[in-house]
Amino acid sequence: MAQQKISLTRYLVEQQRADGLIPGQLRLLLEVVARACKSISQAVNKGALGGVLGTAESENVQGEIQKKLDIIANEVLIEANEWGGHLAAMASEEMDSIYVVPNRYPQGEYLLMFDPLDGSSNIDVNVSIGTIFSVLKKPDEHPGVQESDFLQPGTQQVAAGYCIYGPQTTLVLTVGNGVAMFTLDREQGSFVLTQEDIQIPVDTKEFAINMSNMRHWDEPMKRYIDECLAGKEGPRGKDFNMRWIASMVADVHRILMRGGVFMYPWDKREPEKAGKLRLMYEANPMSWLVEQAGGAATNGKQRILDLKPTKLHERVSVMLGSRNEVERLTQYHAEKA
Ligand code: P6P
Repeated sequence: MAQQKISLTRYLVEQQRADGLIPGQLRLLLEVVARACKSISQAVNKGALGGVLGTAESENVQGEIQKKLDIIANEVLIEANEWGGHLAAMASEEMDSIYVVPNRYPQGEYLLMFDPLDGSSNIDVNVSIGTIFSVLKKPDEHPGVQESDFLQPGTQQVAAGYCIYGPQTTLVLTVGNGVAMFTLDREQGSFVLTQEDIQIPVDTKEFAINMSNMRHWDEPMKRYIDECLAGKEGPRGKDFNMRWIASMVADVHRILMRGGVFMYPWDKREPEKAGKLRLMYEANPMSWLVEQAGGAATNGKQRILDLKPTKLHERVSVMLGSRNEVERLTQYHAEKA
């Protein structure tokens, strides 16, 4: 008999039955986010035919020119989640401050953070992009919700995932019991379980970094990449391959599927910035997924998930993927320190 298709809903219900990690409100939240990702996927897939390409002539809090699809994706996630009663507030790469659920709707106990469309520079050239999301519980020390409620270390996440809009539309999710992958069945309009208990190989021959920044890196980073480039004749005794899609979602997805190491390190162009990527809604969810799949994620010195955030849009240096490579990178930074 053909293997029975397990829907996202069935997976979440059965996970709750097995280990109680997905209370009803969290299941509702995850199903609503998945439905929003389906809508974003449809908008992305229309491309020029949907009049959604190009820039929106506005800037986000990061000072980046927003693409029309950045704003569309942000609005889809806000509108999908604000009425359900599962959230107290949301935070997004595309919004300066938090979005508190309006009083006309019931407030819930969860906080949702997202990068609505990561990899925007790739939208207009038809390269995979994605939505990254992270879920925290609202602290219950005080009534209402404020920005400081979001400033929790990544270890406090109760769910994290991404949806990649590529040749397939695929949702990858963890609630702390391993990583599962769901592929969108467009005929049924539902996400179907296609892989669970994803494991990242502890070793790899593939690294992902934007090499054009090499002259700006710190010494340990340069040492690590130089050794990869030296190949068989060098200290690593093996040849390496390089990939850089410039969509974190796509680079991380490849690493979850076949191993590798992804790096966006600090560099001296803007020394006051810890890195380019954002801690709360890029590095933390991706780091938890990678750790849940047997990988590692540090900022070169510390486990990313242990970092205590001080600002909502805080940036961080990111090194994540195959455990043995991340440990080597972190050791090189420790030796330098
Ligand atoms: P660069 C996309 O803009 C992003 O935030 C990540 O998705 C990606 O890994 C990185 O920036 C790409 O940065 O400097 O190579 O364009």
